[in-house]
Amino acid sequence: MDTFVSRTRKGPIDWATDEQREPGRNKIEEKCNQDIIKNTVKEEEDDYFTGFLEPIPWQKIEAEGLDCDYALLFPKQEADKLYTQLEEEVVYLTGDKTKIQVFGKVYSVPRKLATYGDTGLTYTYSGLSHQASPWTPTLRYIRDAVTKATGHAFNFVLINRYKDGHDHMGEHRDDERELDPLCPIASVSLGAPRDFVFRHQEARRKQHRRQINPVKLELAHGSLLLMNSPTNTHWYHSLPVRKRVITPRINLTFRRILQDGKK
Ligand SMILES: O=C(O)CCC(=O)C(=O)O
Repeated sequence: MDTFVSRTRKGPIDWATDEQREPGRNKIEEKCNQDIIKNTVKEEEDDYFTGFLEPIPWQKIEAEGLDCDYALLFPKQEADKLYTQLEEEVVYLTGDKTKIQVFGKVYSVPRKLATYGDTGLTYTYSGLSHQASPWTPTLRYIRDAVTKATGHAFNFVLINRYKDGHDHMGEHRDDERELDPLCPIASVSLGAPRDFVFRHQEARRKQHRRQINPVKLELAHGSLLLMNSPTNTHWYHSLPVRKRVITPRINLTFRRILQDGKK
């Protein structure tokens, strides 16, 4: 079901449809919805100069224990500009910091990694700790756009750059203890569209304990995927190899890290 929110509204307006609606109600509801949009836009005149005027069409993605919202946050022209700016600003990790540990073995990550955020924050990811570099102007801009769209504040971003469809990310959950469980993970994609796959924890092994279909979506240029609680408790996600993809993609996952165990 489609939902719409304004970029400055804290939660989605629910446009639920009623199967049993009485005749004529569609028209009345449509008119109400238009009024809500009009009023919302009016309320947000202050935002005109920061460019946050249009309501965002959200798409709800739900399955057992999976709760996500997906929307196109940036129109193509703006997304192109942000992509170019990030290519100039972001400094990716090198050397040992590009290695991860899986079951005690060390591997080079099949993509580039960078971590930015508030001063003093550290994020431990696949056995390695990464210090946050200070926000760049473009990262701050994107973070603020995500906050306006969702009502959630973020203090950290993990950046993954995939040079083409050979670069990928294996199946995992973002369930580290230092992440605020009440804050969704907000994933912004720029560049080549890529497939993104969720798999339920109980349907991963060869001898499936349960038959639960994976949830697959394509993350578009300029899109925002919100992974709400409890998605990362029950579902693993991955960005699989796609050999036909020949251009790069940058993904930013905005997170809220608990500082000394506090919000
Ligand atoms: O590039 C992507 O969309 C995947 C990112 C991801 O899974 C992560 O940062 O945990």
